[in-house]
This record gives sequence, structure tokens and C-alpha cells, in this order.
Amino acid sequence: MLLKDKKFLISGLANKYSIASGIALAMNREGAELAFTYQNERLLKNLKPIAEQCNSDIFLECDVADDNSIAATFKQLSSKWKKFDGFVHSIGYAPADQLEGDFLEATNREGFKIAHDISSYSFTAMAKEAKSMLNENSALLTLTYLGSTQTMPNYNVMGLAKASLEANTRFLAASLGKDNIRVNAISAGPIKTLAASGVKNFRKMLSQHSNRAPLGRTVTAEEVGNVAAFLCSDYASGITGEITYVDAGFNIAAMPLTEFNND
Ligand code: NAD
Ligand code: 0WE
Repeated sequence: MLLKDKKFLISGLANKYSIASGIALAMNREGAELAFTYQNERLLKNLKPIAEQCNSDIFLECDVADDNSIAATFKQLSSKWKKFDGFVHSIGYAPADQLEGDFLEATNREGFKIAHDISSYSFTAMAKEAKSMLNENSALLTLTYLGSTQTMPNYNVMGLAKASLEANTRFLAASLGKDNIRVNAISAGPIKTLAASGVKNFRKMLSQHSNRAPLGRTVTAEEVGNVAAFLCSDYASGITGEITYVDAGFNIAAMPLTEFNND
């Protein structure tokens, strides 16, 4: 039991396919007590059954676009938990028109601002509000994607926002190190979640991934969850500011070996 006697707040669980859902189930399996945030009323009905599976009855509405909402969330949490051991930030968003077509054509000031605000600043904002309630040895975790360092069609301004989120992870790690709070990110391979469902040619991307990845397949939210549980546990006490890839090895392979097999 990696996370026995630890308490974590999970954000970004929109439905059972969410990466946050795989993370919650793995962390609960490892003994963590969990609380959840949800973006709006509409998503609460999807969250409840999974929270129940995790024996949690703490659901807090939190729209990370709004500082008051973030502050209210941690104030409400403090009436349940005086102290806790960290949170998982599994939130990303850009307006749909930013994620289609040529980068230079698609990107505009408002889309850029929203992508960076919701997908990167919100991690800092949550850390600010959580800090006074965090135990020593706490761990913060966020979810990023390869589009931060490599180009690809359509990911566009989200790539820039993920680059910011990864730098955010390092600067938060530097800032919170003196309090013995660790901050890490998981860079997950593509997974068919709600956020991916609107994306054009996503199925093609999944099959390209399987072709190039050394493990010859995609990854599951459960596999991401297992690494999340480790990074949030005391077994990872020496790891902070790190981006850990959970992508079946895709990021290390420049070309698929299968193309050149002679047999
Ligand atoms: P998802 O749609 O299940 O989760 C995205 C979450 O962001 C939702 O729960 C949504 O409510 C939340 N959100 C958006 N705007 C918000 C706001 N203003 N306030 C509060 N919450 C808000 O999709 P997912 O794929 O599980 O995404 C989770 C994280 O994983 C994101 O950061 C995403 O970029 C990242 N990621 C996803 C993949 C993938 O292929 N699915 C790969 C790598 C990284
Ligand atoms: O980070 C993500 C999802 C990001 C995302 C997706 C949406 C779709 C719906 C952010 N904002 C929105 N806004 C919407 O209105 N991923 C890593 C999954 C993903 O999204 C892509 C991908 C991959 C992979 C978009 C284009 C190309 C590849």
C-alpha cells in the first residue's frame, strides 16, 4: 500500500474515461483517502459513481478559470481535512477552434490566453491556495503531453501551454522544495478520453502511436494511475521537478523498427 494514511485531492475527473479516473482508482487501491473537484454541476453525476468506488464523499465544485472558485474549494476542503498530502491537476483546455488546422492560422490572442490560463496557470493557482494546508512530504502532480517539445498537427497552442506547464512544474518544485513538497508531471501517451473525443483523426493517431512505440501499443489511464500513485508516494521522495513519460516508449523512438524489419 503505497499511499496508506495519505489524503489527496483529485481534479479533472469528467467521466470514467478521464485520466483522473485511472489515477483515483490506483491511488485509492494504494490506500489513499480521496477528495474530488468537478468543473460544473453537469459533470457531478459522472463523478459520483467513481468517487463512491473510491469510498469518497467529498466533491467540491471548482472552476479554475475563477480565483474565487479555487479559494472557495480549498476553504471548503479545510472543513473536512485540516491538512492533506497533495493534489492531482488533470485539467487542460483550449477553445476548439484553436485545435484545428494550421498553427499560425488557428491561433489568436484570446485562444492563447485561455489555453495558458486553464492548462498552466491553474496549476500555480491551486498550489498557492493549497500550500498552507499541505503536510511535509506532500506531492503535487500534473498531466502533460509530448506536444510541449515536439510538433504535430492540430495540437497547436496546447503545445505551448504544455511547455509552460512543464516549466511551471520545475519552478513550483524549486519554490516548494524548502517545504519538502515535491512537484512532478506525467507525460501520457494519447488516450481516448472526453478531451480527445472531439479531436480529428484521433483514431489514426492512436494507431500511429502503436506502430512507433517500442511496446507496440498505446497506454491506459490505469497505467498512468499506477505511475501517479508512485510519484505521489514516499517511494518517490527523491524525485521532484521531473517529467515522467508514460507512453509505451513512443517519445524515445524516431522511427518505427517494424518499417525496416527484413524478416
Ligand atoms: P478529460 O476531458 O477527461 O479531462 C479534462 C478535464 O479538464 C475535465 O475534467 C474538465 O472538466 C477539466 N477542465 C477543463 N476546464 C476546466 C476549468 N475551467 N475548471 C476546472 N476543470 C476544467 O480528458 P483527459 O484526457 O483525462 O485530460 C486530463 C489531462 O491529461 C489534461 O491536462 C490533458 O491535457 C492531459 N493529457 C491527456 C492525454 C490524452 O491523450 N487524453 C494525453 C496526455 C495528457
Ligand atoms: O491535452 C490533450 C487534450 C487537450 C484538449 C482537447 C480539447 C478538445 C475539446 C484541450 N482543449 C480541448 N478543447 C475542446 O473544445 N491531449 C493530449 C489529447 C489530444 O488532443 C489533441 C491531440 C491529443 C493527443 C488535439 C489535437 C491533436 C492531438
